[in-house]
Amino acid sequence: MTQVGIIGAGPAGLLLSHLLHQQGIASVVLETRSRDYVERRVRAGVLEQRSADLLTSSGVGERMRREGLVHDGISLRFAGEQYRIDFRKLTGRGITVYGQQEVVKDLIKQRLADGGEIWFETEVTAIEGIGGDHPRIQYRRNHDPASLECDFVAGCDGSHGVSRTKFPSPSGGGHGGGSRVYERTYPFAWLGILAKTPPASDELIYAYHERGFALHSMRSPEISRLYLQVDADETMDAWPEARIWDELRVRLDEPRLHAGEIVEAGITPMRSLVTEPMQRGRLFLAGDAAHIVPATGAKGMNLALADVKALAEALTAWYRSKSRDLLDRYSDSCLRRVWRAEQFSAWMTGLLHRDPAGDPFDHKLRLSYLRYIVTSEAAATTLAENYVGFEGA
Ligand code: FAS
Ligand code: PHB
Repeated sequence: MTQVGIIGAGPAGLLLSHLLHQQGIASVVLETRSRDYVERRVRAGVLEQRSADLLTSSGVGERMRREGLVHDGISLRFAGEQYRIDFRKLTGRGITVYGQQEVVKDLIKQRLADGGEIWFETEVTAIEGIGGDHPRIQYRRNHDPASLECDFVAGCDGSHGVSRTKFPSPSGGGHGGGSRVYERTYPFAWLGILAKTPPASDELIYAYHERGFALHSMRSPEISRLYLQVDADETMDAWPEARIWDELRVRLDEPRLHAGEIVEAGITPMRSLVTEPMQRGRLFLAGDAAHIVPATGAKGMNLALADVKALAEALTAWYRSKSRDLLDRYSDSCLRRVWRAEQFSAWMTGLLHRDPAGDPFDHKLRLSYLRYIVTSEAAATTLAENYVGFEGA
């Protein structure tokens, strides 16, 4: 028996466990993968200011402050031109480039140092009794079935987890059992590499090119993180290393980009998805279990951290005074922020990716809007305030 059963040891589940611990609330994190696997999984790279501030204020930001790269802007490249969007000047805020796997490592280290329970290699198979006061998590550990009774369940098990199955919704976004799923898929994906080569630029470069989108990011002065738009059904077999580097050079138009040892490579599909509401009875969804964004706007991890900040506050209020008010408002309080990030991510994805149909009219519209962004402070501010994290949502 525990107070809060948390499914998933990604950024959402781990930060929730940490924030609850700081309020004296016990939790158990059940994670299907090994510790080594979750700490090696290469994913997001950009923290909004409020995410970095949250990690710092909750006492797990020390290494991020030491090793993270604080950036005040990004560059846009298109039609042979490059322009910098100055976030600091336009919004007073910046971003911190710090790999998701580093956030996960910091949180696991802190939880274990605090005596936290993280059950690795423990697969959750079902969640029962969410309509009652003591839901049960069914799980398998060393192939032995068992169950964990708790007061609340936090579904932080990502886009392929078991929590989402408790929110039935007929395909096509209809209503089912009171929940509704809104979804969009894209006719392209991202091929991402992590390479041992110094970044070719001090900041991120987003490139719109007739051959497709490319992104130059990084993890440290020695490690670059780079992405290419590829077809949705593409596989890595079609992308030998030489072709990856050649394509990056063409699309980024960056002579300072030098090939290096590729230490990780993978293709990530592009999806937009929101499950409404994000709660049913005593089950609360957070992070990718509730919503998915295309990575173009660098929102995925930031949304996950913001969800669990709200959920930790709501659970704390319940344990302090048995008030359900914040719990009942959890979903609504998250969804305005989620939809703002969904709209921005979908818009930035549409602006920077060529559509495989290659519609010349759309191509000209994209170029015109990109030129508008780099010549109008109002247009640049719209991009900047959403990228660093819109505070008004
Ligand atoms: P996570 O998916 O991180 O964590 C869920 C955890 O639950 C996982 O560890 C999983 O093993 C576990 N789990 C699942 N089912 C379980 C079960 N039945 N029992 C127990 N445990 C279970 N975002 C960006 O901003 N930029 C990027 O570049 C970017 N790249 C990405 C690349 C890939 C391949 C993927 C899949 C996502 C990427 N994202 C990116 C989005 C990503 O960063 C997510 O937003 C972020 O991981 C969300 O964190 P969580 O909600 O904690 O979910
Ligand atoms: C990353 O560094 O992994 C990254 C940066 C910006 C994005 C997506 C990914 O939009």
